[in-house]
Amino acid sequence: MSEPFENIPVIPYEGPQSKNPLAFKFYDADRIVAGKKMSEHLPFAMAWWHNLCAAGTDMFGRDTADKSFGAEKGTMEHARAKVDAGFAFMKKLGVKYFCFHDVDLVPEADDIKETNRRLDEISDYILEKMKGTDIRCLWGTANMFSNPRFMNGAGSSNSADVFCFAAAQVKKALDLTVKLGGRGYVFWGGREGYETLLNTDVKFEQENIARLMHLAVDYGRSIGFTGDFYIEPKPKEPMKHQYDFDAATAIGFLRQYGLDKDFKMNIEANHATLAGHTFQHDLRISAINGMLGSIDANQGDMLLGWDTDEFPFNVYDATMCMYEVLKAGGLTGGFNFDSKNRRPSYTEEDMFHAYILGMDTFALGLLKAAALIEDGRLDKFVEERYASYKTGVGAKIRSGETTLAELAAYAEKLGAPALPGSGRQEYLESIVNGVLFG
Ligand code: XLS
Ligand code: NI
Ligand code: NI
Repeated sequence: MSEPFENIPVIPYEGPQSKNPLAFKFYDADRIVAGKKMSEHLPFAMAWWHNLCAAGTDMFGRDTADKSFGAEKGTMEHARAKVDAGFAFMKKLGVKYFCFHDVDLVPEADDIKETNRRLDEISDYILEKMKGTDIRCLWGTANMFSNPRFMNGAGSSNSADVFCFAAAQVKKALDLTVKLGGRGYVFWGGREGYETLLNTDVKFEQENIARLMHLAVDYGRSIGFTGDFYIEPKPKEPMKHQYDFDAATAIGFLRQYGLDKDFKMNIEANHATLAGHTFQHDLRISAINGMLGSIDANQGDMLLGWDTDEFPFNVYDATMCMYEVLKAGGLTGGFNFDSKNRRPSYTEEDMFHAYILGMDTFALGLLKAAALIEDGRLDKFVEERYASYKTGVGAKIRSGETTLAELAAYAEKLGAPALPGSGRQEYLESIVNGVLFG
């Protein structure tokens, strides 16, 4: 059989002037930026599901791409062909991590014992492939949303039997994550949410989700998993209401149920925007709570109301993302391209164009974010904006050495305060443009 992607070369860095479609223009793995190699700032990961499984089927039409990789779909031979293709793909791009759902790896059998046997077999094969490379698992997860048994959720299902199947899948996915050296384990809500309150006990369901997560932490730690667990917030889709609406909601949930020591956030750009936030907003909320763990790198379409999972192209968003990441001191996880080619971009070459685009976009974002920080005007402005808290009454408020009555007396003495300083948004935005394009 022919080598996967045999007509595609190893992707070189050629710089911004290059017109070679199969070369990086900005991602220069060994280039030092803000004291570290680009590749260390940007641990990129391939999403098994979008890259090796999804082939363009949507609600209105079937596959446009051929992801058979020379084998018959739905067989273990195909599962192995996907591993071969995945490793060839990552090597050509210099991508060092992958992320997977259990059922991305093998065809799911009717009986979970048989699915698990297949997972053992394929993970042995993946381990074999990993030997002699520096490719590792970034995170693993269990798909607890596709199989019809999860129609009402997994941890949040009304059926205790379904809860047990969820537990079985999480247990196995944790085993696989540890076996493949994973840095993290993700809980994306899947169908953990509801369609109508007329049939739903929200408190009961949330308690059960927390229970499943506690059981996962206990089991994970017992088998030597030292990485982070992540919640990946998303406000809707597939359910009308998803419990992990956004970072703030998920962090509150983790604290309420005593899970905040073991969990961090995996923030997906397109999920943040579906929640009515910017990507940067959810990153900041995670970071200030010490919970910025990992990123699902993609972008949505502001004209569409669903998770379009496009490859990131917007350099402003990538810059503000990297600004947050740099300020937070980096990620414990990485940048997983939870992104898929548009349906009409169906060739193997398009798969490479997509990753080149995504990696270059984040490399540019990193360079520009480092330049913004080095420029220092934004930081200085923010610092000065709160200067009134440095001395006098402001300092007393900050240190908690005052009372409401004292502050009221102070206000009465002033009569009317001066207007707070100008926000200067347009000026700050022009600084960003200056640094990006200057
Ligand atoms: C779906 C999610 C999913 C998670 C992993 O919207 O992004 O792909 O990342 O289950
Ligand atoms: Ni998503
Ligand atoms: Ni995701």
